[in-house]
Amino acid sequence: MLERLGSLPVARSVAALRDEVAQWRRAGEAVALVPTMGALHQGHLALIAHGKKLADRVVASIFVNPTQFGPNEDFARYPRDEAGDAAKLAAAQCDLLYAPTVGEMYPAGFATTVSPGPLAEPLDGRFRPGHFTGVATVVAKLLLQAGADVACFGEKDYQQLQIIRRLARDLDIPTRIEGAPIVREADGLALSSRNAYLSPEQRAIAPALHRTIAAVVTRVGDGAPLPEAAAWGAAELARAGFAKIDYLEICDAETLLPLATRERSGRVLVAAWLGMTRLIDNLALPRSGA
Ligand code: PAJ
Repeated sequence: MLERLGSLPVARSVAALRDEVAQWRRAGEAVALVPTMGALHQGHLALIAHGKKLADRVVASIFVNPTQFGPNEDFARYPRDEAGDAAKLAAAQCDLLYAPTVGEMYPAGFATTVSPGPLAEPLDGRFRPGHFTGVATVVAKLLLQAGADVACFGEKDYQQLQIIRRLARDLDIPTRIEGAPIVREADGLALSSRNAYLSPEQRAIAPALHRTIAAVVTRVGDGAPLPEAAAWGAAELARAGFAKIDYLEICDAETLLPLATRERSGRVLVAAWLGMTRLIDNLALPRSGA
């Protein structure tokens, strides 16, 4: 028997999740998985809608994964609202919430991790040591626990998406990985659970993140050399009021190495701080002639 939160069925254990998915499978239904850490917003709900289009059943997971937070990061104060999230998921026609405890995910004696390799080294990898090992390990577990046909992830976390594509291929996990576009506020700010931390003054500055990387894409399109365009973008963010810029880089969209030629698809990626809040964003830089 599954627990319920309002009208939404909830699985708290791997066994309960697998039972439910197995029943759908027997009925010939395809299953999509949408992993999240909760505090759900329209970006997450767009992934649920995406999953609905690709499969008959959608499972959302909510698990604030302690192993992907650094010791000085926001694990303890990360927003948690399970009842509110469950209502949003039910309204979005999600079929099942998988919300395991930390003890279910990492039982006593847990010792194995997934090392994500070179894609995890640049960008956020340099500023959040161990973060992507935590992400890769928990996502590998979620994919293996759910046994879904397809799993949906947002381009908001572009480096994470590339790492997950790689890990599913490398570990022969038979779940198709689907990326979905970034959902933004009207002023361009990418939706994020962490936007809730912003003061009104910081919230007013925040859209400069998207505006600036969009301007970097335009400048490169107009012929600006890549290093010059990236340096201009970082200076522009400082002018806009970002206290600290971890990086603003123009990378190869697949390898995440510095983009060497405009013949390949690029990605402009940025991480910058407003007070205690770290925001990330990214945009496609189409290859020249594309
Ligand atoms: P979380 O930050 O909750 O994000 C869950 C999923 O929602 C991710 O795939 C993320 O890219 C996507 N997402 C977040 N904001 C979005 C937006 N504005 N537009 C589109 N998609 C958006 O990412 C994680 O959780 C965790 O690292 C997780 C993969 C669940 C592993 O713990």
